[in-house]
Amino acid sequence: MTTNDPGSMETPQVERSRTPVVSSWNEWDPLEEVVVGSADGACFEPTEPGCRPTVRGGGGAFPTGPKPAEMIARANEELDGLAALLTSRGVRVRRPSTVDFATAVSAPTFDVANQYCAVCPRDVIVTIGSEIIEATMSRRARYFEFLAYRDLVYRYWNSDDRVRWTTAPRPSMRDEMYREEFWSIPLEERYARMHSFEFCISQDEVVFDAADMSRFGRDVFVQESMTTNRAGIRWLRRHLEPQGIRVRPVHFPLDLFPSHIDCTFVPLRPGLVLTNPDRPLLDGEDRLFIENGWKLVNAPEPTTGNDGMPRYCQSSKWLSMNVLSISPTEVICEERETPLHALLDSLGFEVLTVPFRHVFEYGGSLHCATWDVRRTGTMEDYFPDASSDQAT
Ligand code: DAV
Repeated sequence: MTTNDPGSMETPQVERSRTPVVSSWNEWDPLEEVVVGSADGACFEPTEPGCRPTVRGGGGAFPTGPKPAEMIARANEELDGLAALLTSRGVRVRRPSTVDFATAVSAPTFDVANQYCAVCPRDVIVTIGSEIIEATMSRRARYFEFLAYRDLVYRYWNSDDRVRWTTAPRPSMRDEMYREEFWSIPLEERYARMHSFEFCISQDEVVFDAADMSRFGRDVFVQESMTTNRAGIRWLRRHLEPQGIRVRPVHFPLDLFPSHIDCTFVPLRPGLVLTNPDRPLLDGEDRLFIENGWKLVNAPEPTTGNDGMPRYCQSSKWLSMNVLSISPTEVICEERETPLHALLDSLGFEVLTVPFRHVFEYGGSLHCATWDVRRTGTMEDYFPDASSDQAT
């Protein structure tokens, strides 16, 4: 079942004495309420200045328009499986509203033939404390994706007056916002320029996807990427710093097509980050972690190579490390990633698994396909030694 069933929300009077209905400070505290995405109404991502989808194995033109019903059913089965597992662990699960993503968008500054899907709420919306922030988004086909979550956002906002709700500035998404030449840069040149961190969006407008952020209590790390630019990070900093939150840009120069931080740098509990061996942090950016006693542990090689990923999947094999923590000791992983299960087990985690490969071609795995609304815990400082402070 993937229809929206928000159920009843507690009244503000009841909630007053408890944690706000929206409250989450990091990626690992015990999860109480979460939104799991849905493939209902999903379309193939259209070609546009911020996205050049290709068929894996060079199989001709990328399809357009709605995804076939059986593909949607297979992904929904796995998303429902995740929802059922979470429910069985006592987590309250909610689902997006059904949106017809086949609708074209005609805006004053851009047109797009169809939209995308509501499989990956993580990309669109983020909880920081009791604030819900809707990202600007970076791609035209995703401009209106927030609509799938608006019923839920209104329910949360109406049910507890401690919930704050912010929509980031809406970018124009006109041609000039993009650097289309990015797509034709030869590989050698990409390596030569990897420290410039210039990708397919220009620096002129505020642009970010929510999934480029990783929350570590009072520190939020934000990746510069194809989907988040420096103006986007500046906006987040100016918005969050008055609340005592430090916004720290991070870079992974060997990722030549970076998009979303959660297949690259994945915190699992205080003191431990799962890292991507192909995408080390920029020299020097690891100091803050080391000096504050954090361990960076590389994920094992994924069980599927890039060539074995689903045909229409635009993400890398590193979806293997896109795990969802439901507490500092329990992690949900994709069922086939047995080397990762073994690593996490050796690090003291209880590993829960679900099949999720059919979701991959919707741009994500378990972390991407969720939006945590409430975790227990408060804003903690996990980086008290700021002698190598990078938040300049
Ligand atoms: O490694 O391809 C994919 C994350 C998409 N939300 C990657 C990142």
